[in-house]
Amino acid sequence: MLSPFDETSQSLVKKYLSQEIYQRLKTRSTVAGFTLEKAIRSGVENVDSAIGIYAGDPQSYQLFSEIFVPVIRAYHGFAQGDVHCAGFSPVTLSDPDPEKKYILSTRVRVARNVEGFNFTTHLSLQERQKLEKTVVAALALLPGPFSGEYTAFDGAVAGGNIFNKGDRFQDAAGINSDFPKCRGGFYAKDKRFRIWLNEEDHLRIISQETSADLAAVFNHLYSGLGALEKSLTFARNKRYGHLTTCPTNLGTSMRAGVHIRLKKLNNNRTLLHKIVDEYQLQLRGTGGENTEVEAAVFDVSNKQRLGISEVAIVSKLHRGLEAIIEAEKNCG
Ligand code: CIR
Repeated sequence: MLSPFDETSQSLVKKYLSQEIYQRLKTRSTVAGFTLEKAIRSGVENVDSAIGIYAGDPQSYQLFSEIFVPVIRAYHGFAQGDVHCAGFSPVTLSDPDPEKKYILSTRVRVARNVEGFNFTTHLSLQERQKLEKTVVAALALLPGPFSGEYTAFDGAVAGGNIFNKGDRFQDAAGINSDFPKCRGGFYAKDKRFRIWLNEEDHLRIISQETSADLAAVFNHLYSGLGALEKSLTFARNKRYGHLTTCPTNLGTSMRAGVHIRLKKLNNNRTLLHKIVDEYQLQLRGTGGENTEVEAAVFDVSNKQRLGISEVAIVSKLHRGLEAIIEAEKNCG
């Protein structure tokens, strides 16, 4: 029988959910009806989960704090009692790749959940419809460079949907329920700004350019978010910053990164990993998580999200990219 105590599980939930905590939490339910059983279902069904838990609403983080706190501490290196430090404002940064030889594109994304709605793990079709309507009305108010078009997935989408149904971890968590209903993508006219609706979080807000101009991409996201916040209020609290479905995204919920071609460091992965670790960055394959590196193109992005400000994330990434490019140039 599937159990959160399966001996083969390596998840953080398996590590920190004692029988005692389990007994205490298993009868609790948030006001919106989210339970521990639902929160850990993904990890129970997928014994290869690294984390093994999702939240169903903002209250989950308090009601089930006895399991969320140790998991969040372990994943984010966040000390008990620590409070997230937000700091999102425009930045000025030099071009990390002035010769335009290495960085192919730059992308910064954040996750947001609309206050007053359950998270995507715990949404009925009716609630999802209401959420979609609320967000689409807000998108229609976006000004100038951010104005664009929303396309629902269950309508005909030329060229395919901009995101796929979630993986088996998300599926077991309930994130895929009623897919593709009430899912969709919004593209600003210039395509530099886009939003995914009802993927893992209510909104994934993305700024992207085929350039190395990290500051421009970051600042564009900052402005777009500011415009969106005129009509939407997002779930957050003082301790964890922005509240997200998966605890790995808490805090800034920000992933800032580049696609970078590193022909020499591709053959000196030890050195590349050393620099990446020094700047607390994450190295992924060309297509993102769990993909291969193709034609020496790596995805390099920040690892830290909680307990660090947005400005600090982008500045550290910038310094890390300069160090990586310097090493690539000097690599024998
Ligand atoms: C796990 O526990 O391994 C999965 N639920 C994925 C955790 C990483 N989170 C994410 O990609 N948002």
